[in-house]
Amino acid sequence: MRQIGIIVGVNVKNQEHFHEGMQELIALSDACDIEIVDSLVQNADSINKATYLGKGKLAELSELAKTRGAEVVIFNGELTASQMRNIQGVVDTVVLDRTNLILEIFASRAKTREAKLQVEVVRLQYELPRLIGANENLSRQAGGIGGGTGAGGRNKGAGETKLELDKRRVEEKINAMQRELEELITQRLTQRNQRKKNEIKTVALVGYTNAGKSTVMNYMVQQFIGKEDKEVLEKDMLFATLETSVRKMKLKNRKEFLLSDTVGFVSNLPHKLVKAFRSTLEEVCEADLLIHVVDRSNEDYKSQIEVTNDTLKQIGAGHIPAIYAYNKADLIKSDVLQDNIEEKLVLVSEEDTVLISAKKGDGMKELIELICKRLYPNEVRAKILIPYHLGALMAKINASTNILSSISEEEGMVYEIECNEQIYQQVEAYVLK
Ligand SMILES: Nc1nc2c(ncn2[C@@H]2O[C@H](COP(=O)(O)OP(=O)(O)OP(=O)(O)O)[C@@H](O)[C@H]2O)c(=O)[nH]1
Ligand SMILES: [Mg+2]
Repeated sequence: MRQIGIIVGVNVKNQEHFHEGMQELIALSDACDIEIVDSLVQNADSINKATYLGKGKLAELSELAKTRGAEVVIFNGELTASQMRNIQGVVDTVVLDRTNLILEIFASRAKTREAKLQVEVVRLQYELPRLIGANENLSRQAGGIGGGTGAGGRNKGAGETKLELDKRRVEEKINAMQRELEELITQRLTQRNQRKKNEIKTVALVGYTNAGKSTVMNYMVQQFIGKEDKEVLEKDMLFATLETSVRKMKLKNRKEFLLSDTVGFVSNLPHKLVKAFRSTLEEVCEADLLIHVVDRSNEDYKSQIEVTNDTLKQIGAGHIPAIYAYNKADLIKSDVLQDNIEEKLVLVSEEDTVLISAKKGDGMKELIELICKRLYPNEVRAKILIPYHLGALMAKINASTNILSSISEEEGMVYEIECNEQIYQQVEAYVLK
């Protein structure tokens, strides 16, 4: 059932992107099934250490929550355990922060055992100090929104001993889950090493949440696999994708690569969560190439690119070459593209950039060509004439080059081929000028 909520933010010194942040908080709430009916903003020079908002504003929030019938108030930031406790002392609703929402979304979307454990560990670690510091108000929150496990236990009226007991239980649970996680990760790494041995190039889709990564993946699946059951979930919802899915793309010209669709990034992604997801994001870290999908129709696309690049650095993937796929071109007004020459330069002529609409298929051919060019940079094209008596060489050409055309002539076979440097050296003597 949808809950009614109010979002709360402190705009410190007229901070850049403050309003976009609040907008995003509404989308995050929506993903948690909370309908935002109002917002409360305080302009201030700093965040209040004890209560996040100033005292007067906090009282105002309490009143607003009552008049709007809100069940939840959500702070656009990370509350410390004591801020959480102090706010709960004044406001008569469930109190959540941005991190709670993100953890909740991740918890509800996680499907594999590994993803579930990862989120749960981080969630319990986040809630643990808040559990210890909390008073009876916490009991309202104990079930967590969406009925998660929360930090366990109904604490209403509980004394210190009960809290200590809860704390130990939670810690034990975290330890047990971490042990299981380690085993799962070892298993997965073994599988991945197996795949590495096959030496198939890997490409990872990365980008801000809702940019269109899964849509790009599905376009490729339709194009190269053609099986609907291989498609992944694409949805206008933050964090639609949580697990990495890998699909093998077989291009016409014998080239193939593994494409992986991954979780999207968001600004202020809880640091611990990034760390926890490092293991599933290892797919990204070991990719030969990244496709950085950008929602170009979003006004804030530049800062979304920055957030994504920062997160990539945090997980140790900052060094991997990337192609920028500026997506949702169909939503950009054409005059914006045409009028703005500078923009045009950024969008179209930069070597590693393509403008696409994954939904409509525009620019996807160029994107695929660019991927091939990056993955197989040493590919050479040549027209060659191989005398008929060189059967072994012909067999080699058939097996290890991409034949664009072949005609039998009197002196031998004329091929137009694409091949790597090494093969080229073997056929160089037969190249037709
Ligand atoms: N108009 C338009 N919509 C698009 C395009 N590409 C994707 N979308 C829509 O954008 C929304 C998000 O797309 P997804 O592919 O799920 O995005 P994602 O990057 O995988 O998102 P997360 O998994 O949540 O990180 C969906 O509603 C898509 O239909 C496009 O080129 N044009
Ligand atoms: Mg997705």
